[in-house]
Amino acid sequence: MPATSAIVDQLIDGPGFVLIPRLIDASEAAQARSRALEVAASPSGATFGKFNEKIRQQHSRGLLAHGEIFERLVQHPAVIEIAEAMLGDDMTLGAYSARILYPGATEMGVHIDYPYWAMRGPFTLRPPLMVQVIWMLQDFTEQNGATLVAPRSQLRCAPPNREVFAREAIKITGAAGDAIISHGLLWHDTSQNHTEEPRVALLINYGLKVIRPLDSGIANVAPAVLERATPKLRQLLGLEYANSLSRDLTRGGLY
Ligand SMILES: O=C(O)CCC(=O)C(=O)O
Repeated sequence: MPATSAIVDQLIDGPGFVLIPRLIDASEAAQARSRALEVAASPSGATFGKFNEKIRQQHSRGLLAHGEIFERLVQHPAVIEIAEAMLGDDMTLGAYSARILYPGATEMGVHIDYPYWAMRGPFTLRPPLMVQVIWMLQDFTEQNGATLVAPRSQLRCAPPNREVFAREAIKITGAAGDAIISHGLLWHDTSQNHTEEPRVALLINYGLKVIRPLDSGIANVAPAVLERATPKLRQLLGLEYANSLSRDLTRGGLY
């Protein structure tokens, strides 16, 4: 893996994304995939994200209620190191979900990520407000709905233009256990799933701690999850916010 500083350069001033290979092995990816499919099919999965008939996709939140594997993946050290180099070591989790593209799924629509899509602009590359991580829980192929990105589109600091995206987009294929890390301003989309199997990815939105989480229930986790939460998970859930503000005040020479 390249040095973290080189990855940060790629995310901000380069292509806007990196593909980090084999962060977990294929069997762990397969375990997370089958769990995500179970959650999506369960009544709670449907509550957190209903199947969208039009695009044949499902987006399920609330993963931290559904197994330790999701706790491990959201705090994978290699991912955390890169995201914190972009957002600071007090960054928090804005959302954590599974996106499932069922057979016949179409594009979801080109977009930039929250909070950028909720802002009116102007947008700036620095400081980055958000980093997205897409965990490939199975191979992403030309056929099964691999993520589409327009390299260097984050440099435009603008909402996406569909015609330009159609000309510039490339598909990111990879293997189960790889992760795509991207700047929140990168234009991206899902592609069509022409296979008979659902394509499953985990999506993580890490953000500056001062940004209101997209998922307002992100910290509403079961008592058992809280009891075993590492300091890193507590930070990600925003439970260390007051402590980090105290540190900010001290650093700023106040009190
Ligand atoms: O699942 C993917 O390939 C990308 C999905 C995505 O970018 C999103 O849901 O914001």
